[in-house]
Amino acid sequence: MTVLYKADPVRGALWAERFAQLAPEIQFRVWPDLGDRAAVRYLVAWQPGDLALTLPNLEVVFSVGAGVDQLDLSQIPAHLPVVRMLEPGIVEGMVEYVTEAVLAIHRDLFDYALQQQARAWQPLPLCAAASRRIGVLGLGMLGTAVLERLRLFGFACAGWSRSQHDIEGVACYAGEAGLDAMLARTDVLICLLPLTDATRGLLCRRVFDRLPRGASLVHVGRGAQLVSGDLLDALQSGQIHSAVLDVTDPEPLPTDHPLWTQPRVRITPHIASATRPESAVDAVLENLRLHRAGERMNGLIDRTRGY
Ligand code: NDP
Ligand code: OXD
Repeated sequence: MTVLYKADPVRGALWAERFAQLAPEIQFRVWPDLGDRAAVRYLVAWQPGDLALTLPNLEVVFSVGAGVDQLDLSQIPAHLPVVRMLEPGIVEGMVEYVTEAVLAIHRDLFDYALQQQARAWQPLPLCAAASRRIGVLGLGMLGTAVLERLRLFGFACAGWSRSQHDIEGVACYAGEAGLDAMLARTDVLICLLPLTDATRGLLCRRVFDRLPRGASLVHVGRGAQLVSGDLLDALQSGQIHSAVLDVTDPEPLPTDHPLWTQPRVRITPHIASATRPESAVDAVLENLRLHRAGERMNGLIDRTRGY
């Protein structure tokens, strides 16, 4: 039985080591070294393209990341289960990234960076964490973990999802009406939504206009959720004060894109979080065990919902 990996080859080598240690009976191959196509039962991939269509005995497709939009589900036969990555490394990375971004916004570091360029020494009034209202779009594995950490600083926390959630110390909103209600009480908006037809372009003028004037954005979902022209307008008008963008559309962001030169925009190249090879292999091996035992795998996605 072969597990075929098609993603970053440097990390693939680490996956191979871990598989060899923990499950030497499984052949672990890194694409394009396919071996016998008929032996491939499991595919672990970031962007498989049409590879799944060419493997006659494939049983499961695993996303190497938490998101699955990059897989192109139309290229994966309808009968195959698709499973996303649930592992602690990806959660820890995201919690670190978003916490740092929120604290930078909360402590006015965008303004102080501009002051430093101008050699200006001008303290700004401090805002207590309890008066800073955080709103997280998406209350899944990542949104929930981020809120749990931000709560510890005393921020006033809220979150929004498709179905109603109940999280201690977090004001939970759901559905269309819930979105407007949450936006109205949000100073720092964090996007941790999966990319689906319903969330594409969601971060647009309509959403920015419903935030209190001078709110900030931390975008760590997917680039195509943001209408960048609307963000530029909102920054220009002061409706949005600052933005931290880890994801863009396209990626990489073209060198002449106007977002690069915005004074209160910080851009990172989709590094907020990444699967940690050791714990990711553990998660995949556990799912192989569950699958072979006929049990439900962790992180199985619902194709009709798109996440
Ligand atoms: P989950 O699937 O665990 O959670 C998704 C959340 O979004 C759920 O709460 C879901 O609601 C909510 N949601 C989905 N669609 C809608 C909608 N139309 N309206 C309202 N709420 C909606 O995902 P994760 O938390 O694991 O990951 C979220 C995303 O983060 C990934 O899909 C990926 O795009 C991104 N990501 C980015 C990384 C980076 O480095 N920048 C790294 C890893 C992930 P409900 O609970 O009701 O189903
Ligand atoms: C993911 C990502 O989805 O890294 O895991 O973006």
